[in-house]
Amino acid sequence: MLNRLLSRCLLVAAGILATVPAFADKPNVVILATGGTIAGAGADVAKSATYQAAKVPVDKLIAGIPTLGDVAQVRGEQVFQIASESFTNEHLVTLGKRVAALAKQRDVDGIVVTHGTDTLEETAYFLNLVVHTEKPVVVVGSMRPGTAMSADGMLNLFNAVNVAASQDARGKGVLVTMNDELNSGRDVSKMVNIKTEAFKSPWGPLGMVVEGKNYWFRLPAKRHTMNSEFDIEKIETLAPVEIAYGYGNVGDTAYRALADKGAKAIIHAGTGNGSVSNRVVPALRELRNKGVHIIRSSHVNAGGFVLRNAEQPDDQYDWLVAHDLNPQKARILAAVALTKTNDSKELQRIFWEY
Ligand code: DAS
Repeated sequence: MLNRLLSRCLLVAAGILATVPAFADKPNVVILATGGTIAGAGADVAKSATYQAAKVPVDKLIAGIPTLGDVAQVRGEQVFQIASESFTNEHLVTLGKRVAALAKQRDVDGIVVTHGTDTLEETAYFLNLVVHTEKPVVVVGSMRPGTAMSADGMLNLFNAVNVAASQDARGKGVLVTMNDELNSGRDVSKMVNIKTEAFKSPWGPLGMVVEGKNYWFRLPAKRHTMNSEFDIEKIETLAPVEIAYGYGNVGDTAYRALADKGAKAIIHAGTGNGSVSNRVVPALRELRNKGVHIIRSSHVNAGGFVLRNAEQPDDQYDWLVAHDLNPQKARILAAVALTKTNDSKELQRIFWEY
């Protein structure tokens, strides 16, 4: 912020700029709006669950928080206007490229992405993997539409802009601010679908944001942003990676169908320790021999942890494990990693490191 102010003063001294702009002392934050409940609208104040997502434009979201101007010079871009369950790999790449381009601009100090909550955790992890910046990138949504009593979007967005405008949020990877908590985009997941306290990280939040101030208690341990080997500027399309759900009585139909449709890797959303039914193992071994990567994850709710050769002989089968990533995050990492390598050992390293 200091070098931005300095460069403006030099321009004024050189007679190029008439005056130092009024907002020179305020950070510049760009809000990239993609839709979701935070842009939702319901029929009346009593409807907190029945509403239409992706209705309110970004300028109206900004105007709805009068004190935002005290925090930062804020401007908005409407990148998409969709419910996030409809996000595709193409949406991720488009959004990632826009975030990366803005992050390179000297007149941008922080970026907020408003997003539906259903796949917010996937987008936040994706940006954490591929955007090379120290600047704060904050993904935010809401569980209630702005038309409902006790709507949470206004405070969530206010907090997100505060975090994006703050120096102490730099270099901490992509962040998610929901319900006063600061969570890592890597760890956080939507654990509940009807309460405002919906997002949790199995290993705990990084901190809290209260009345516009950040309180940090821990830092991300895995590689992200500037320390990532993946760069959105070198990615045009993500690899086709799909998820098949494990449960009692499961058969191998879904896995075979996904492979037939061209999946380069299948995330096995396993029970327990990423366990695989003995009715499915033969098919997965066959698919691996045909070149499809098999990645064992767990669909337990509050934090899976899948280790190699526990439950299944991964070394013998040349399968991979997703470590502590839930299935939907494992899909994101595999889709990014496969743009760089198809080697099993390299892929497993990547799952340990990210
Ligand atoms: N359909 C949900 C979505 O867009 C609404 C929300 O919770 O944001 O993710």
